[in-house]
Amino acid sequence: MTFFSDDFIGNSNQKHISDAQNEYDALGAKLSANNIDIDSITEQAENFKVAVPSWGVGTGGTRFARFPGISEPRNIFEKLEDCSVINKLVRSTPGVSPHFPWDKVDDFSELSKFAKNLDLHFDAVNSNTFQDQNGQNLSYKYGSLANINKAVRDMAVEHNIDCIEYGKAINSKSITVWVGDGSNHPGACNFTGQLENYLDSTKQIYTALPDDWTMSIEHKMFEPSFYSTVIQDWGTNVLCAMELGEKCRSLVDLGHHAPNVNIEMIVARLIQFKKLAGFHFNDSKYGDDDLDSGSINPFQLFLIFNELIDAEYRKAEKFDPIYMLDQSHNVTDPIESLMNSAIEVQRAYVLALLIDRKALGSYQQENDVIMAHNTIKAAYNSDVSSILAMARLKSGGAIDPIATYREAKYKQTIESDRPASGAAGSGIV
Ligand SMILES: [Mn+2]
Repeated sequence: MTFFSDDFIGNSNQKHISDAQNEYDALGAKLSANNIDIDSITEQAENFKVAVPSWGVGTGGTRFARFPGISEPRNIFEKLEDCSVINKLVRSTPGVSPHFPWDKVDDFSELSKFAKNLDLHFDAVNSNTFQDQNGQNLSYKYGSLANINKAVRDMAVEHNIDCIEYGKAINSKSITVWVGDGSNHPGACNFTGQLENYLDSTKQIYTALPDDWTMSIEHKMFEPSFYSTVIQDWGTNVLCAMELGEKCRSLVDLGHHAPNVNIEMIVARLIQFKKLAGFHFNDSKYGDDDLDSGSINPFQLFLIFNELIDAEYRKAEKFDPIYMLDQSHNVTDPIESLMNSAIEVQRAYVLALLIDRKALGSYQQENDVIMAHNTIKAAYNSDVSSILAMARLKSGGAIDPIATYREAKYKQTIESDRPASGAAGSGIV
């Protein structure tokens, strides 16, 4: 791929470099007055990585409609090309999380090589038992891992074990399991029986995990089932993760909670009990909206990172969360949304690094409510854009990723190579 060479990015950066440096120097002086070394923060920002979901580079949709964009990737190889564009410009997204069977190929070593040539690697693999595939002889209509019918459960278990095999071939080290199982009508299922079936199935998947793998389970309050879901909240999630064993932890998808739930506190609890698997970052206003990370509630994202940095600093045990974006881009170019989102997650991380933790601890000790609160707000109210820009510049990325991306006219140029697939139907992903 000839797009976004170092020269192209370098030339594009020339337009922004002096402003970026001036802003960085001004912020550096300000932080230095508070005994914070800006360069060390920038270095930490450079080391921060968040994985991109393979399905995120395709245009999503709602259950009403899907409005395809131009030059949509039609297979995992083209998805990786788009992921590579994102990573070349932001430099914080070298990991790609594949979804099976959508991303299944005949030759996984070819796929691994293809990814490596683009300086990408594979992150957690995701299974899919929430929709029927062509030629499947049994249906997931009434559930998969928790289905009342053992033959359907067996099929779902087998698919997850297949995903682990695919993952081994592409050097992944974890599987994320989310199921759409639940019910739409009170009385339709026995809550206890359904969860027993789920546990019986997931125990079989757990048993198939290689020693150096982890399993992340994802809870979700509603959708596609609207009355109940089998793993409806973090409580059921962590109970199941505890039941399954050491290698299983709870994954927090930001959109999978009831409105106004204190997600940062859930994060703290999961860390405390050594059960935080990681995150699917996205944002929401009403439900599982899958909007761009940081677009609706950046303060919540910051408060989550406050807990994460706190855990990092006190060296919490078994604390090694995976970070991934999980969004649906319905009206934007997914590449632009994912770049913005990767930057917003990194921003929340950097802002949380700026919290004066010593002062915060003292204020908490003294029950000085206002000053404790103001301490975290002082960090949150900082503008660290220049740190993020400098982190990208130092690692070979773009100072202004969206501007550089638009200069190349990437999707317009490859349009004839990627004809529309005609998939205009609804496309919840
Ligand atoms: Mn998710």
